[in-house]
Amino acid sequence: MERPSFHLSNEEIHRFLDQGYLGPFTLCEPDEMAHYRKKVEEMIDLTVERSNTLQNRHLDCRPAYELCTHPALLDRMESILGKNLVLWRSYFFVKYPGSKAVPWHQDINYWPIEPPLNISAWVALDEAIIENSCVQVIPGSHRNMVPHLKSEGTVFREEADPAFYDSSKAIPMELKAGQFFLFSERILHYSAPNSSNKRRLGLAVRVTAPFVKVYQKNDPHNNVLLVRGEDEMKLNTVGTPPLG
Ligand SMILES: O=C(O)CCC(=O)C(=O)O
Repeated sequence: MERPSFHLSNEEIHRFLDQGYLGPFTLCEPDEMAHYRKKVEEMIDLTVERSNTLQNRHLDCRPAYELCTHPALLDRMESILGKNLVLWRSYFFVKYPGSKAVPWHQDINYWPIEPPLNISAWVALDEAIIENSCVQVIPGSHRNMVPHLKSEGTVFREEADPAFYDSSKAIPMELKAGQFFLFSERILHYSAPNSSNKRRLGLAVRVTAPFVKVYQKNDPHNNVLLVRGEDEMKLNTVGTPPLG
């Protein structure tokens, strides 16, 4: 039986290009996500909020790989980036009660990719709502690059210069467990300190095209994965998925 297609309509593609984000969409229902969450909790230490051990676990944790390569994500990314897709990074963003803000920022400010092209999916493993600090975005903010300054009191070292954005235009991306949204490498986004008593766990999935060079930091295990189509460019070291 043919699997369902999740490709975007022309209207959705234009909305993504115009607004810099799109969604929410459903990857799976909350009860199926509860299974993924349990497996991820068994395999990954989520007690530390910022750690290399939360990065690129799609390379050695099969449930993380399955989430990162789910057709609900990749079909939609393919509609925008074309048929050849490279998964070059992922990160588990966990926020416990009392955790600090992720400051307003544009991801491309920090990233070692050239040319600067990426679509991220932020996948909710826990429900992510305003109360437990869901991600917020400023629609259309991907159209300008914003300088970044040193950040104090947040979980990042740098943040977007507040003179260059209006946070009153922010939209909270509230997601049920199993939902996700897509966003550009340049959209301004943020999450507030978590003042609720609920954890918020999400997986950020970073996908680009094979003509983008990823400048990895001398890490032989930090390979990219070709997750759709062909890689005629061979700019990056391509790894293999974890066994199921
Ligand atoms: O999960 C968060 O709070 C921030 C996510 C983020 O900055 C990202 O996915 O690029």
